Order: sequence, then C-alpha cells, then structure tokens
Amino acid sequence: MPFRQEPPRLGNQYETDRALRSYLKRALPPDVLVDVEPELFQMGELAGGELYRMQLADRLHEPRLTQWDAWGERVDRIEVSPLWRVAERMAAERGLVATAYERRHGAHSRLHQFALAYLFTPSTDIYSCPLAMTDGAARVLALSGNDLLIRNVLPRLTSRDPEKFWTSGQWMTELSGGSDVGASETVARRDGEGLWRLYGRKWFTSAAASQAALTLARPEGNPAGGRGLALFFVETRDREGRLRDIRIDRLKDKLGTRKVPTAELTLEGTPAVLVKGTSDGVRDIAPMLNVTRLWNALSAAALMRRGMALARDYARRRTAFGSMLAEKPLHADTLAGLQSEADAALQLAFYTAELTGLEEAGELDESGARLLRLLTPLVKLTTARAAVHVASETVEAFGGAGYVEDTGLPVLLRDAQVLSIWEGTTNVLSLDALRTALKDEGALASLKAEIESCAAAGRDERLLHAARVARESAAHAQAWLAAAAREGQPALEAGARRFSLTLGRALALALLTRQAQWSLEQERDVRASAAARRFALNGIDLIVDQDPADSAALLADRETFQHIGILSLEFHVDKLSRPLL
Ligand code: MFK
Repeated sequence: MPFRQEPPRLGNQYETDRALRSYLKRALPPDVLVDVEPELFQMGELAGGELYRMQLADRLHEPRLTQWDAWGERVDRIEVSPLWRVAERMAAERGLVATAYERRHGAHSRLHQFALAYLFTPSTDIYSCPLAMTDGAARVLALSGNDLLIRNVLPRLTSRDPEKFWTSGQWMTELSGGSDVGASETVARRDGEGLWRLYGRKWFTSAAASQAALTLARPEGNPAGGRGLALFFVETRDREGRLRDIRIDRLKDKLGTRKVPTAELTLEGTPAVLVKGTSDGVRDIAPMLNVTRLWNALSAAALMRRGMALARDYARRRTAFGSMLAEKPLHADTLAGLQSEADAALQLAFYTAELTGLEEAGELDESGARLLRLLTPLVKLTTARAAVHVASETVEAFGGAGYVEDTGLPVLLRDAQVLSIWEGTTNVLSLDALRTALKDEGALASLKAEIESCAAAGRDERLLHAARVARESAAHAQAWLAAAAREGQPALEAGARRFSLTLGRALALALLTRQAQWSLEQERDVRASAAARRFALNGIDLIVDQDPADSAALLADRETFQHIGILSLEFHVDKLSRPLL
C-alpha cells in the first residue's frame, strides 16, 4: 500500500471540549445548563462538521468590491464570501447577539451567548468581528437613553430574524489616529434642515458591508482631542440599497482576517444621528470598546482551542520515527504547554463574560464594576498575546503541512495576529490598564483580592505551588507599581506591559486553580489540575527591573549614540553583556 496521510479531523466541538464543559458545569446553575446544552451540542456539531467543511471549501473566496456598474454608475457594492453569507443567517437565527439581550437566563445570559460564540467563531473565519461590533453597538444604544435609536435600531441589532437582523460597524480609525482616536479629523456639521452630516475619511472600517455603524466625528467648533468628538449613529444605505453619501475607496489587503471586508471610506456629508451629547465621544463609545475587547478575548480562546483540537487529533494520525506523534515525549510536552495556555485563555474570557453578565443584569456591586474596568484590557491583551504564540506553535506542530495553505492551517496564525492589534494593541491596552490601576486603587485591590480568593480555593496538595505562584506574582506586580510610581512616569510606562501581562497571567492561573480544585472534587478529573500546574511553569511573573538606559542604548544608532553622548561605550558594552529579554 502506498503511504497515505490522514488529515486531522474535528468531532463535535462542544462534546469534546473538556475545558468548556467543565467551566459551564461549575459556573451555571444545573437547570440553566440543562436548558442551554442542547443548543451547545448542536452548535458543536455544526462547528466540527458542516460549517468546518464549508470553511475549508470557502478558503479561496474573499470579499469583492464593485465600485462601478456597467453603465458608469457608482455603486460601491461589497459581496462577502459564501461562508460569511451562511454565517450571517445562522448568527441571527441562533441568537449569537440576541441571547445576551433576551436575558432568558438573567446574569448567566452572557455565558450562554459566549459559549455559543466560542463554538461558532473558529469555523466562520472571523465572523465574530461583525458580531462583536454589533453586540458593542447594541450595548451603547441600550445605555444611550436615545429613544429613537432604542426603538428603531436596537431591535434590529438583537433580532433573530435574518431578514430584520442588522450588523453594525465601529468606524473609529483614521489616518491621523489609530490608537490616538482623539486625533480624528472627521467633522460633523448640521445641514439646513438641522440634520447632522459627517465629512472625513475613515481609514480602517472592519465589516464595511454592515447596515449600520457607530462612529466618531467632531462637531464644528469643538476643541481638539477626544473630548471634542461626539458619537454618531449611521445607517449606511437607503431603502434602495444605495450608500448614503459614503464612498468606499478600496478594501484593505491584509495579512489575515481576509474574509472580513475592511474598507477605507470617505464620508461625503453622510447623514448621522447624534447618539448622546455633542462632546465626550470617546467616553460614550467606551461600552462598545469593552464589549468588542471581550469578544476579542473570546476569539483568542476559541482560535487556540481550534488549533489544539486539530493538532491533538493529528498527533494520533501521524507517524514518524516508528511511532505516533502523540507517543513522542517531546511532542506531547509541547502540546501540553500549549493546551494549558488555551485553558488559561478560556478561564479569562469566560470569567470576564460572567462579570459582564452580572453588570448588565444590575447584580454587580461597585467593587465588581471597578474590577471589570481593569480586567477588560488585561484579559484582552493577555489572551491575544497567547493566541499568537499558540497559533505559531500549532502550525509548527504539523511540520511542513502547517505551512501549506490548502491544509487550512496557516490561516490560524494569520488570523490570530490581528487579535493583539485591533481593539487596542498590547501596549495601548497596557497603558490603559496602568492608568486605571493608578487612578483607582480599589480596582487593583479588587483584582488582587480575587486572585487571592481563587488561589486559596486550590487546597489540594497538587495545586499549592500554582496557587502560590499566582499570589506571589500579583503581589510582585502591585509592589512594582508602587516602586515605579516613585520613580516617575517614564518608569511606569516602560514597565506597563510586563505589569499588565503579569496581572493577566496571575489571574488566569488563579482561575485555573479554582477550576482544578472543583474538577478534582466534583468530576474526579485531574486534567484541569494538570493544566494549572503546567501553566504555572509557563512564565507568570514577568516583572523585571529593566534599566531604561539599556533600552536607549539598544535602540540608538551609531550617530545618535555619539551625538547624544549620554552613554559611554564601556557602559554600553557592560550593560549589553547582561541578558536583556
Ligand atoms: C474578534 C472580535 C474582535 C472585535 C472586532 C474588532 C473590529 C476592529 C475594529 C477596530 O479595531 S475599531 C478601532 C479600535 N480602536 C481602539 O480600540 C483605540 C485604542 N485606543 C484607546 O483605547 C485609547 O486608550 C483611547 C482612544 C481610549 C484614548 O483616547 P483619549 O481621547 O485619550 O481618551 P481618555 O481620556 O483616555 O478617555 C476618555 C474618557 O473615556 C475617560 O472618561 P472621563 O471622561 O470620565 O474621564 C475614560 O475614563 C473613558 N474611557 C476610555 N476607555 C475606556 C473608558 N471608559 C470605560 N472603559 C474604557 N475602556
């Protein structure tokens, strides 16, 4: 028989997800779990079966922009791929946004929604992007007090009827400001009838085929900066399907997320509705950012899970040097390290979803709300960084096959890379977390208390080391903050990323420890405990005393180095002889 390699296979993605099922069993009341599980089994079956097959078949399709029709009329029509058309319909029918707003299970509704989305996301090529923004827009409108939008638009964003369902974009990024949104140049002006019209260029608008968008613009005469911006709602097309004074200049040619139609737009007097006040737009859109950042964390966990499901299955189908990969100690050790990262990301994303659900149901006290504010950037940045690492290793776990497009594997790495960029880069979110921790001591105190309480739940002897690492890492981060604050702003900013990642990973370890204790007691299962123990060895406390002079020396070119003359060569060489990273 000639050699034949079986491809990796996916089973029911809910049934086989030990970490998700164990989490939900612990976090949901039994009657809620019984009620939602049939939907999760169905979604798991689709994600590992029909949808996955469609996804593989859809590989070469990309969104298409048609700017002109045959007779010279500007049309700017975007067609998404067949997989995305199915995904939009399915997302509406299965309540991927609606579930959180129907609140069938009160504060648990976010967990219900996120479990569905976690299963759906990896088989739909980042259809989570429009869903995240739609969910974020729904949240902003629900909180806006704007009766017109609440009556006419919110029901569409949260509809289960595909004919009524609208998705929403989030048009924030401009050429002048990606992270620094306050530098936006789009202007809002009232026309003769008192209607707001927007003029400007939006440089990176994801899911540009959406029927609606929330966007920022500066009412004429307002001051510069974020406070001078206002938040607007835009309905993108009129009843005939024509864009409302919006020109689609081109679609972006991106490294990944290639199914997502990301466009450059010119707003040429686009009619818009003011959502709240005529200033403080950044503050007004913040609830949307927090929802999309949470979806980002969810997507990171979901992509890691997909990579692990494929790599683990393949390890039992691929033979090399006389035995299956799964039987090779080094391959097993590598996958185990990655699996613990995936378990940790799941804990962070679902825990934050739990708190968000409590907040939306009005059941979160003040300290919980402060915790959630700090947690959201930490969870987003920690899971996104881990997703890039895990995706890179997943591809490598297949050897050369992982580098070949028609296996459907390289897309995992390309798509993971966006997670640490959009919705705030790792550094921008680290600075957000730093500002929050400095401004609100209570937020950091609540986080530390939560880490300690979850770690304390790990009473089993096998979990004591993990619990200690979680506690000590959090304490180290807190001590670093106090010391760096005494040194001043440059020291604080330079260490913000290590501070944030340490807190994020310490929390993940504490949550894993709590889950592991529960799983040992209730399920007689040692796998969560193994995940916690392994994760504790992956690098939790990342705080180091980095000398800023080293960074300056390392980045200086020869001329600058001689010109600024702040460092002697001996000093430079001496410092560089120490390990830097
Ligand atoms: C797979 C799923 C993924 C989801 C799909 C994604 C699709 C991709 C779409 C995009 O990428 S859209 C672009 C996303 N862009 C960003 O996320 C921008 C990143 N930059 C930041 O987050 C900056 O920190 C920020 C723009 C917020 C800084 O702007 P400013 O003008 O310096 O604002 P400032 O002074 O920090 O905050 C203004 C107010 O908002 C303050 O409140 P007060 O007015 O009461 O003082 C802040 O406390 C508040 N605020 C800011 N961020 C907040 C927040 N409040 C609550 N939560 C937050 N996250």
